[in-house]
Amino acid sequence: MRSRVLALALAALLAATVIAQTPQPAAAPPKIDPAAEAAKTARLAWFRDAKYGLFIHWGLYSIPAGEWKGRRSLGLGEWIMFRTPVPVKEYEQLASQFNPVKYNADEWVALAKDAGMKYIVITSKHHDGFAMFHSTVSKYNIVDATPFKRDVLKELADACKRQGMRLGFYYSQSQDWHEANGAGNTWDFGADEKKDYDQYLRGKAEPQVKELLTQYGPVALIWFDTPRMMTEERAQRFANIVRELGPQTLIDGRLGTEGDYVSTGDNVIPPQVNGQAWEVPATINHTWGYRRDDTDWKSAGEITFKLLDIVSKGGNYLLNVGPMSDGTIPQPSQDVLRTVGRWLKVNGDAVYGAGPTPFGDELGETSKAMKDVRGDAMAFRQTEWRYTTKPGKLYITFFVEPRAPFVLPAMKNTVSRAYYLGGDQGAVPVKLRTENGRAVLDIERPIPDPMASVVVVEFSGTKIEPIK
Ligand code: H79
Repeated sequence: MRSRVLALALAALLAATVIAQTPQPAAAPPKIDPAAEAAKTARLAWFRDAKYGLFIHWGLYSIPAGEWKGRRSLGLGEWIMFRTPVPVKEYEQLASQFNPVKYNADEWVALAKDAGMKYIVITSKHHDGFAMFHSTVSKYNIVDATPFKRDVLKELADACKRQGMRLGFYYSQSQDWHEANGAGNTWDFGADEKKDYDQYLRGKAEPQVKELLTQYGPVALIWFDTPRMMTEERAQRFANIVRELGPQTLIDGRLGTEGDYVSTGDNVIPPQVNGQAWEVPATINHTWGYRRDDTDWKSAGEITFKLLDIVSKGGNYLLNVGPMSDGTIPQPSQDVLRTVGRWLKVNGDAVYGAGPTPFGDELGETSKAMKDVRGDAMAFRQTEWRYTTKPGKLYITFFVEPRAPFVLPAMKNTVSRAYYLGGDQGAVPVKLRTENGRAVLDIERPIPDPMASVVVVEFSGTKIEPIK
């Protein structure tokens, strides 16, 4: 009797395990079209290798910079119109003051290059509805409504072409606080449910996305955001426009229908490896659009850790800067980007085109108890090193000097040599030995770069086969 109960329990456990490991079908299983899947994989190739991009949030909100009529407005800089709230007629006046005479597109692209970033995404229109490009659909744009009169997106697109940088456009497809029928502005126009939303989509959003795709190309990607009221049918209209006018243009994960890749929540780094293409949009301080009072910049070390953390899980890092209303990017954020860029010049092999960790235990573990307490899934998060990979090579990025011999996780592969990245490959060897079948690194202190140092371990075969 007892053994029968045990057998039943075991069977149940086994079944539960199998269920847990079997991907659950989505509510409405998407039709898999092999040709479409192959095209998507091809479109995504550059994105998967790029790993690191520059997000730029620039618009009229850079003028108030977090303060309206002498009073601080809390929250995200680019949300000031919503938070205050500011009536359209008043907010519109900002356009007549927008004159960023220090704007130099080539300098911005050069900054991204120095930073080691492989693509740029800039706000073409944020929730405030103001177009940072010359649109024929709405006069509320940088050429027709400002004394500056220059098409900043066109200039950026040209500079990107000159310097070989990919360029994508953020476009707020749903929220448009300037339009009576756009989503979001309830203080001027009342409840969203009562609006003729499709009139806004067809009259402004869809034609503006067409303008971006036809007059500023090649467009690396369109970064849609906050898909409020985006039914599958409405979202699909945007997807069709992008597919038709930009066959190679990627769609992010916030359109309202499946895009080419997944966008995590703002500033959210997932806890474990994910094989899909994905991207973390993140701030360098605590706002996207410039705020005069936010000078709490992340350090180069923090950015480098986040980059390696993300790459070791298979994702991309889209890191934001918020230029000021004079057209310049705050110097402290430039300095941080360039410091990380200098590090990448030496250590980029561990990042660009690198695959995720073959192990995963080093990422930490999730605990339900901790999640309940902190609303945060990470119970234990190890931040001393991260693994990335390429065929035949394991990269170990150390953020802290190992205090003891570093034992690699068990694997079937045999390791042949270990050395630091930088200079001639292998110029600075790292002592490698085997103990109880495990590879061990004897790392001398201090490590070459106290911010982060990368040890390359070469192994037999192309892929690491961990022994669990
Ligand atoms: O463009 C950046 C943000 O402006 C945008 N996404 C990134 C990439 C974004 N749109 N919505 N959100 C982020 C979430 C907004 C949350 C808040 Fe609010 C805005 C918190 C306070 C103001 C809306 C209003 C939610 C609560 C009150």
